[in-house]
Amino acid sequence: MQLQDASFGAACGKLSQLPKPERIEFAFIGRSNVGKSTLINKLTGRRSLARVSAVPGKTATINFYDVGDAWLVDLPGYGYAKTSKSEQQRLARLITGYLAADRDIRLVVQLIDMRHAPSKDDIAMIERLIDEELPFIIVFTKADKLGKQEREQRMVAFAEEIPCFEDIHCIPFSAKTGEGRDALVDVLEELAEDDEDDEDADDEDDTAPSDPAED
Ligand SMILES: Nc1nc2c(ncn2[C@@H]2O[C@H](COP(=O)(O)OP(=O)(O)O)[C@@H](O)[C@H]2O)c(=O)[nH]1
Ligand SMILES: [Mg+2]
Repeated sequence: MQLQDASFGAACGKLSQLPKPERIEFAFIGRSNVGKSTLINKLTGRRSLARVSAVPGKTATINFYDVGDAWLVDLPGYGYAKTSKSEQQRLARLITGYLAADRDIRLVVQLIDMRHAPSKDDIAMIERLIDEELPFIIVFTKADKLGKQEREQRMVAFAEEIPCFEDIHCIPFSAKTGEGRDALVDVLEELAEDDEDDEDADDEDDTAPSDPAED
């Protein structure tokens, strides 16, 4: 995986436009304005690979970023109140359709703004991830905006608010200070490496002599 050599891959407004599922994918999901695009830029060290918006509710497509043998997938933000009902429904179908599309999603990174209680949509998404047995972690964004005490209070509250919290790997993250970036990169790289190991094992199988009795 080459996070530093990331490039834009595709923008899909319809499920029929998704690229062929021939690589592993890391999907980033969360409310509009939670910091998905900012996080992808921070991960890749590219200031404007993913468009960061001061105005929420702008991303209406699933955006794929090419990092070598994996895709980083920026899903449209959900739950922006000013988006029309019909557009919100379209985006919800796009997100759930993507998650159900039998792709090689190695990890869903669920983003939650660390300052606030998770929204109903956040909880519904976490419940869906658990039900569908999709591997996921939670990244708490905008950690720089909280003081030490606020942060501790929020973590105690999250434990009450988020289902199965004790079983979920969580990473506080700040695009501003860089907190959490290395931890997240480690998680992604480890999963991408597992995949490379699998491929190596496959290659060995191909070249290994078959049943010696055949020789
Ligand atoms: N202070 C701070 N602001 C952030 C952070 N991450 C995102 N933002 C800001 O939050 C706003 C929304 O970010 P964006 O990445 O467009 O959110 P998206 O809609 O989830 O893609 C922008 O103004 C960002 O600059 C962070 O870690 N710290
Ligand atoms: Mg965005």
